[in-house]
Amino acid sequence: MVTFIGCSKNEVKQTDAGTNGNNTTKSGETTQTSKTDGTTNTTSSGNSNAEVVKIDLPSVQCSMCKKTIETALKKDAGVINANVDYKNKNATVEFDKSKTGKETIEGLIIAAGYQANEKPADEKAYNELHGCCKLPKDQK
Ligand SMILES: [Cu+2]
Repeated sequence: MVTFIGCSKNEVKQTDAGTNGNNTTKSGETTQTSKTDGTTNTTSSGNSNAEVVKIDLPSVQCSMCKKTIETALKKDAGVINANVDYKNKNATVEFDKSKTGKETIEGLIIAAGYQANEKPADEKAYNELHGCCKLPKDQK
């Protein structure tokens, strides 16, 4: 489930202040590739099934959206790496094409309440998003 810690103010401070590097997650999410089987495709190299897809996220607003989407994507065992760039409003997702696909990845984003490429967000999930994660027209 999605955890709403707070609005963009705190979040932005956490990720934007300080270093300009991408220290994506602070809270122990570093073990992203503890996959079920013994195969260690931790890095992109060496996995012949690895493929990278870029997905437009026109409705993304802030760093909280980034976390929400990245968390949703990493639930898919086929996703090797997911990075959401909320400033440029897109996601770069590296996945194992023998395990998942672009359609599935888009589906996860939609289910999280966000638009994926030209596909509209799941309305229910969108309505449950934090206020600051909604489109400006829906923010109060
Ligand atoms: Cu947001």
